[in-house]
Amino acid sequence: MARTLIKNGTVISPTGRHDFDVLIEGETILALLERGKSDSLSITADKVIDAKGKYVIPGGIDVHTHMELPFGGTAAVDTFETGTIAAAWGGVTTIVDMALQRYGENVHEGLAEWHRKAGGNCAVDYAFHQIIGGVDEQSLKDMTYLVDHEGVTSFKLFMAYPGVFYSDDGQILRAMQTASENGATIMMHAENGIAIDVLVQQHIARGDTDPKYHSYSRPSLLEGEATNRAIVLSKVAGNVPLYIVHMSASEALNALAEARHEGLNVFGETCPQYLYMTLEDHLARPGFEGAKFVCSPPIRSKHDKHDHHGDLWKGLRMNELAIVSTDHCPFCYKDQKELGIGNFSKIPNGMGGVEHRMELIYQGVVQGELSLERWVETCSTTPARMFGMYPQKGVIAPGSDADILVWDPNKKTKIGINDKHHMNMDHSSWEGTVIDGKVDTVLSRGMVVIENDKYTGRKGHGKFIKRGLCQYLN
Ligand code: DUC
Ligand code: ZN
Ligand code: ZN
Repeated sequence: MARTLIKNGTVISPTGRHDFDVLIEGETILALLERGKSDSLSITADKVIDAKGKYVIPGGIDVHTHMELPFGGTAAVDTFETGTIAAAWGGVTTIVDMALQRYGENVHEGLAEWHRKAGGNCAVDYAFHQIIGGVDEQSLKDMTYLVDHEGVTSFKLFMAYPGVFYSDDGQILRAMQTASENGATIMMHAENGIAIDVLVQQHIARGDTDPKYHSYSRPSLLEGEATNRAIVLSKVAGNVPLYIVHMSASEALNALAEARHEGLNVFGETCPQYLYMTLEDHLARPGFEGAKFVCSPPIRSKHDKHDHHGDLWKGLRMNELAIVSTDHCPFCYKDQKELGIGNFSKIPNGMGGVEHRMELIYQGVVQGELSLERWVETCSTTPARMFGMYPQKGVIAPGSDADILVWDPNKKTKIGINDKHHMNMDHSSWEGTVIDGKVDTVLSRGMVVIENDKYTGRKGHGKFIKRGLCQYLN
């Protein structure tokens, strides 16, 4: 089996930094060797990667993506092929995408369709959560089958999007009760969709149709309320593991923190757009440009009574928030975002970001928001543990998959449609952003997929990862 040696780098894990060389054999990590030992032991390798002055970290894991999702009268534009190539460019070696079951559809067929879309097409490894858009007797049974036989152990429910993906409180409680029996994790899109729909209609009726009204019609209070309700329901169901996705608001974070202090099995993620973007600077851009930044929950105002950005960064530091994902759901501006000209509620909700999460959260390290260790923890190690992939993924240790990102802190990355951009959208949500660091080399199960600013991977190299239960319970 081919051997690769990553020499002279600093290995970063959630618990510290060490000058280790990493020896890889085939697809897995064989050994970590103290600096100098690979020479004194005369270790030979087919390929040597010099990581002097660079960080060597476990490949990024993005646990929230939507490749090819049919949504908002159109479909997300990244295929599993383009989306996982972009992931590789961003130092991400595993994605967990959301397979879809809608009301009236069969869960097994929804999952099979996702396998058809992804199978043989991915550049890096992939796994699935299952969206349950129609909770009923059959889908509840199917949830248990997926946990027991398919390696799909987490289910996303929606308190938003009535008539599309929405579940009412009774359905949510029943799904949580099922999860408390089969060990699954419930993932929640926590926004009060019924109240939001009223506000949306009122804005449109008043002629407030620009993209910024998307945010005004989805106030942070309604994210806080739904988060609290989801937590209460999970408690009623017997402290079932509950993971609140894409958190954007201080009110929601406060509810989560309180529940965590109580010892409940509730966890949260946020996404880079909620840490950096504002209603004023993005959604409210002149003309229709703000449509590029329409996602749900929405980008918040910098003039709110809460400092959402500051609170979310603090939440990440304090482990109130466990994970950063992207909610990668890319739409082109032309013909897709444009569906909402004259009516913001018709703008497909979503942004593309799978390529830039490692970069944007590293910038948080540069700005003093997080430690290097916490960068690795929130973007790789905890995602693996939260979703049952550890220690195969999320750690640089003997026996683990050789999914590795070599990061150069001395170079810069300019993000933009004509700079670094490999996603399928016709624009970049992060146009003009400059990062103080750069993806240098990326290995996916031992295969070098990014090197010397070139993609060297292969379609179909990425394998489906069957997941176990959450390994992160309190
Ligand atoms: N939010 C988005 O912005 N896009 C996809 C689905 C979601 O919940
Ligand atoms: Zn969502
Ligand atoms: Zn999502």
